Amino acid sequence: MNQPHYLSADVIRDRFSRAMSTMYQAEVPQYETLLNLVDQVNRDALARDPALAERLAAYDELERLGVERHGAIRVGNTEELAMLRRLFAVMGMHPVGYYDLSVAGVPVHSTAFRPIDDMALARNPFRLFTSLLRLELIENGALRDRAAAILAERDIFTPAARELVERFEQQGGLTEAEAERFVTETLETFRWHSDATVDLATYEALHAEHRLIADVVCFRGPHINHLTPRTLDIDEVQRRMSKVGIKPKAVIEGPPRRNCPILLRQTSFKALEEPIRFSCRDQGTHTARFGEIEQRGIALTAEGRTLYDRLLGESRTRTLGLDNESHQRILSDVFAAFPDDEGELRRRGLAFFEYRLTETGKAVGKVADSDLDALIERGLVEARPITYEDFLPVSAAGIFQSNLGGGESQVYAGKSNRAMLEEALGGPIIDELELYAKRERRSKERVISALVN
Ligand code: OOG
Ligand code: NI
Repeated sequence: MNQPHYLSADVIRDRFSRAMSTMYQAEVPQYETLLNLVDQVNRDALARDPALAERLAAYDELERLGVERHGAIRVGNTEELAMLRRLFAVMGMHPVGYYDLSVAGVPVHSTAFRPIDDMALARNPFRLFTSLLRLELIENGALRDRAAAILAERDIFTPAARELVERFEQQGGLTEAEAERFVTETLETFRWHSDATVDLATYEALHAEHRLIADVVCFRGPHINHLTPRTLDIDEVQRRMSKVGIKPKAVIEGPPRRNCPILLRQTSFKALEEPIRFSCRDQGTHTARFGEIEQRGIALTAEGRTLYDRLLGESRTRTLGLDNESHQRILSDVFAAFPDDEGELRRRGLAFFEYRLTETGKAVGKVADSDLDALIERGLVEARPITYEDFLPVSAAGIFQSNLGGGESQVYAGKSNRAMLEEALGGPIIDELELYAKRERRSKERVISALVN
C-alpha cells in the first residue's frame, strides 16, 4: 500500500515565513534595507564577540537567527480569528499569551500564534502577533453596527485556503503539492490591497473614532503590518538606522542594555503613508505598514516578571518625553536592582534555564549527589538561559501608539477579557510561563535521572 507522505508542520511554517518575507520585501522597500542593516550588525556583533557566536551555535540559536521573524496582523471579528487558529495549526503555530491593549487606548486584545516545542522553535520560530478588534468598546452605536456590517461582507480567506485547512484536519497532514498550494493561497490573506472596500467618507468616520478601526475595517484583508528581524545589538541598529535613511521611533522599548539580556527590546520606524483608491473613485492615503526590530533575552519567571514590571513602572514617570539616550540611562539606573548575572538570576528563581549534561557529566556515570547546584558546581551540568519567545504588552502598546500617530489618549480601562478572546479563537490560549516552566522542569528531570537514579 502506498501511504501518502505528509510534510511536517515545521517545513510548511518555514516555507510560509520565507514566502511572507519575500512578499513584504516587494511591498515595502525599506524592509529590505532594514534586513541588510540587521544582518550587518549581527555579523559585526558575532565577529566582535566569538564567545557569543560559540554560545549561540551551541544553543541552536545561530541557525534560526537569519530566518527569525515575527509579524503582526489585526482582524475584525470572531469568525476571522477562529479560522486563523485552524489555519496556523497547519503550520504548528498555536495561540500563546494574552495581551490586553485596551488599557493603553487601543481597542484590541491579542495573542501570538507561534510554535511551542523546542525543536520547532529551533527550526523556525516564526510568530504572528494577532489582534482582534473589540467593536464592543466603541461607544458610537451606529458606527459600531456599520463597521460590523462591513466586516461581515468580507471573506479574508480564499476558497482554496479554506479547503486545504479542512483537508489537513481530515487527513492529519498535507502532501507536498497541497502544502505548496496552501502557502500560496494563505499568503493572499496577508497581502496589501491599495483599494479600500469603502468610500472615503466611511473611512474618515471610522478613522475619526480610532485610526485602528479604519485600518481593520476598510480593507479586504488583514494586511501584514510589519515583519521583524532579530538583532544581537539593538542599540547599534538604532544608531545606524538614520545612516540608511530610516527614522526610528524615539525610544527603544523594554528593558535596558545588560550583560544578561532579559525578555525583549524593540524599536520601530514610522509607518509609510500610502495612496489608497476608495470606492466611488475617491482618492486618499492610509498609514499601515511599518518596520520593527527586536533583540531577545532570557525568559523570566513570574517573580522575575513582577520585578521587571515594577522597575519599568518606576522608570516610566522619570523617562516620559526623554530622548533615547537619557531614557536608556535612567532605565539602566533603575534596573540596577535587577540581578545581571546568570548564576544569580537562576539561584533567585528570576529566570528560566534549561539543564544539560556537560561532556564531563556524560562521561561520569552515576553520582551520589542529587543537588543541582552542586552538580553545576562540579561541572557535570550546565544551565542554559531559555530565550523569551513572546511579547510585552507595554512595549506593544508603545509600538501601536507610535504607528497610530500617538494622538490617542482614550483609555478603555478595566476591560481585560481573556475568556472572551478564547471564545473567539474557539480554543484555549496557552500560558507562556507554563511552557517555559515545563521545559525547565523536564530538563532537570532528564539530567537528574541520567546522573543519579
Ligand atoms: C502590533 C504591535 C505589537 C510587537 O512586537 O509588540 C507588536 C500591531 O501594531 O498590530 O508587533
Ligand atoms: Ni512587532
